Amino acid sequence: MSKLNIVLFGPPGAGKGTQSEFLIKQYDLVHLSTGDLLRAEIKAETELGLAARELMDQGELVADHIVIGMIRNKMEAFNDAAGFIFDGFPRTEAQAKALDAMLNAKSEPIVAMLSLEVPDEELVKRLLERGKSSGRVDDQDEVTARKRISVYAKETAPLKEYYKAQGKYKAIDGVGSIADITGRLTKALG
Ligand code: B4P
Repeated sequence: MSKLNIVLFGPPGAGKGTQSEFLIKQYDLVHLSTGDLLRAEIKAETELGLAARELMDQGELVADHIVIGMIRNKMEAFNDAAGFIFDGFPRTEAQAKALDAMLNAKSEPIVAMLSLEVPDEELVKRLLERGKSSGRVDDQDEVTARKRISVYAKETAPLKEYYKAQGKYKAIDGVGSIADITGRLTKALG
């Protein structure tokens, strides 16, 4: 059976992590969040984590080769998975091309890129709300939240065109209750 490899796309605060929790259970997938992987490196105080921390705290992207290497390692560790949800990855065209190369080499391409669409003001509200309890430095103030949204608009949003050209882009309204949005994602996956 072909693998269900999905890119769950969207700006910071769009609900990628939230919706991934449901999708991994529903479709028996492995969740690969580069944000979670980087935060684990920071917690473990590895060299990689120390290098990534400052950039993340400022709302900047971490270098492509670092996140691509992390994803490659994890994919190899879960070779038998029914599929992967890529959450927060790819974020640049170089990352998207590297992911395609890894998956095409195994004839297991991305089947869909589900893009959660949420207005900027709602994103800022959600990030600051999470900041009250998450302890995440990048969620603590409005300037950093807006910085992350502008990095997304400039460097990451153009990937919609990359996946559109492959016929894989699907826009999903990311405003509403968590359950409603889950329903929209499930419907999009057919
Ligand atoms: P991430 O961890 O990916 O952070 P994020 O973009 O904020 O996404 P996250 O998954 O946490 O949030 P979600 O949309 O689920 O990245 C953090 C940093 O790591 C980046 O800034 C960058 O520095 C670095 N990084 C990560 N990947 C990288 C890569 N590939 N390349 C380079 N650098 C990389 O938002 C969820 C929030 O919204 C929650 O608080 C939730 O409660 C709320 N929410 C969800 N659904 C809702 C709904 N329907 N209504 C109201 N609130 C909702």
